Amino acid sequence: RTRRGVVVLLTGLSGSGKSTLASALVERIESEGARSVSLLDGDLVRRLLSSGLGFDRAGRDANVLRIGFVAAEVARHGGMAVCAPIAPFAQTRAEVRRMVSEVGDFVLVHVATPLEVCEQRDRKGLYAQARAGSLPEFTGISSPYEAPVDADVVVDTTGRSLEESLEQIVEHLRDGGWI
Ligand code: GGZ
Repeated sequence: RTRRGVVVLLTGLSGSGKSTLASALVERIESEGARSVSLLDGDLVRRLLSSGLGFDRAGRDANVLRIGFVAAEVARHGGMAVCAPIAPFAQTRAEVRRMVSEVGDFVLVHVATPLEVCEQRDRKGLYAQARAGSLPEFTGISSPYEAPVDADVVVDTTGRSLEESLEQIVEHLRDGGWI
């Protein structure tokens, strides 16, 4: 059976759980032998695809559009791409949705873990740096995050296990026939 090409984009704040969920999702889909998946995750993308880009609006937009372009190519050929950038701007996410929709399906997942929780976790100490003013234009602190109103799935990882949040996404993908 050939499935439709699809892009799953996880958007949310730093520390919201996007990367963890994205890699768990890819692992799950591949272990079930459902289909092969390309993972376009933050760190690797920033290092390879978007090296040299900053975190001002132009840098973020270019980063997210590059991810969208590559993901759309994957979808065009019938594949699945899972991406996990912060993607804080609604207009840029809409542009990616438009690009992808021309060649396949687009699923937007909002990892809606609240700022307070992300900041409390502060796994990498970035929020502390941002509060201290040594990390400028930090999303949620000194740079905006425009919460999506068009998300297909909303997951809040607060007080829930990774498995529970993952299950929500997997169910949606099953319901849609993507896996
Ligand atoms: C937000 C930043 C910043 C600033 C560095 N603002 O938690 P992390 O560390 O590992 O994930 C964040 C990552 C965000 O990169 P993205 O490519 O996903 O952002 S965007 O979609 O907006 O282009 C964070 C780190 O980079 N980081 N500086 N100022 N996050």
